[in-house]
Amino acid sequence: MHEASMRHPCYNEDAHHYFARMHLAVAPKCNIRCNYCNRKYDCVSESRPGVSSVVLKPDEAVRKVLRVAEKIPQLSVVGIAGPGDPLANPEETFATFRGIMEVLPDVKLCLSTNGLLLPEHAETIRELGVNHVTVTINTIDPRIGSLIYGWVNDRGEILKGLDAAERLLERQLLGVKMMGEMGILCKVNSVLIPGVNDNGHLAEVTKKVKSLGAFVHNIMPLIISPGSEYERTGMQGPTPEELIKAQEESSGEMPLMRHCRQCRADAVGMLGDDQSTEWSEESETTENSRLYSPEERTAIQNKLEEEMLAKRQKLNGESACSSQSACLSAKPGNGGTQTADSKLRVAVATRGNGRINRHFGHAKEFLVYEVNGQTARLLGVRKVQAYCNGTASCDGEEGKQGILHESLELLKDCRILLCSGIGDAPSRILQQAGIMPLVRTGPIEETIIECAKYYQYFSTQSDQPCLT
Ligand code: CLF
Ligand code: SF4
Repeated sequence: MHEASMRHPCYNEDAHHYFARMHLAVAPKCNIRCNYCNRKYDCVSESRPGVSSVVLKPDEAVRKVLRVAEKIPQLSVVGIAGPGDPLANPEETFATFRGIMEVLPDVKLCLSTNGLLLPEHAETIRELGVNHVTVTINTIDPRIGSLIYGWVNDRGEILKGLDAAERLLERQLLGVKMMGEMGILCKVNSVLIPGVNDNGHLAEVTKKVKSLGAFVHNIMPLIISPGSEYERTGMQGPTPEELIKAQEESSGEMPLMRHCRQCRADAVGMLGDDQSTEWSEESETTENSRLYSPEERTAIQNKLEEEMLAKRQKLNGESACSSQSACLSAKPGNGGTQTADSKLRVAVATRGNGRINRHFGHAKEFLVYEVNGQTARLLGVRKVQAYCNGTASCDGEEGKQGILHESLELLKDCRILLCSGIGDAPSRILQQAGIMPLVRTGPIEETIIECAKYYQYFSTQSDQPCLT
């Protein structure tokens, strides 16, 4: 892991359990048209559709960073990722970065762009000390690009079809190369679009960007914005299995990011615990304008990094726990297709700190891990609707059954679900669907390995008792 990325929650998978990022929505304009985007205040390449309620001016954005740093000391990265393209709004983007460096020099700066104007602004990016740049590159074939991009506006020159895709690609690849030469860590994001850039094409993208100096590749599922061209033409996003297949095709070439949340342009907090809504409602007052404490931030972040590194060292060096008692609370379900010999998939509800600490009913996403012997590796993130909204009990309500069945469909390849609490009704339905819900609060990977081991053991026993 590169030293500069140690605390970056996107570039370092471990760091996303410990460190937070925030996005500043200072860049409303865009200079290309992606057919999956609706051009409203969010960038689908880096955020979820339909949401970035407010566009900030640079000075407002800088003050917001200070308030967030005070409340969330584990904030390690500040990024600009929209709602349009940051480099189509260079004055706002660079004024914001400059302002942040004056008041909070210990954060890492991050930028996410479609790449059209990356070569033009590369030198300024370097001068400002932006350490991490993401370029969204969905294809390296202009013919495929012509199916993804409606038009490109290159400083007033409007291009369409093949010409648009060729111009964009040329700038993206040059931009990635320049970032590598300047020592700026470059991540490439690609949106997996079934029927357009699947069937091995993204593996070609991985090879190409690696050869140009990119550091990590993030293959994300297509999210179609309401009102976008793709919505009109009935395009569909990939299934979890299609996404995993595309990621596997690319694996081995360079590090792959599998924990992306496709954040909003105004995201705040841990990747798995977005607080953008609370922060969009927060307003500036004298009371909340107290400056952060640099010493406190440094001490907290140093401690978090120590904890993160120690845990990784322990996981790399030690075999799975051999205690049986912790996991005996449910019998393996009967609906699964995985056998005792196969790799086992486990869904985890967490809101950070590397622990299982989210109630099933409050989970808006599950991390899905694959366990193979003594190792658990993250396969991806599955977003769901929360089963409970905090106003009622988890049990009973019929209206919630639809939500539960949607979650079950998304998690049907998992055999175990780990959460910090679950109601009787969802627990029963999960078991009927062949998913064993287990209530745990321990560290994620250790608990997964331990529970998977005993799931495998009991799967081979024909007449063992139900342990729920
Ligand atoms: Fe933001 Fe992007 Fe920087 Fe991360 S997000 S600008 S690199 S700080 Fe991260 Fe969010 Fe995925 Fe982006 S989880 S959408 S990859
Ligand atoms: Fe939308 Fe982002 Fe594409 Fe621009 S680059 S069209 S904001 S998805």
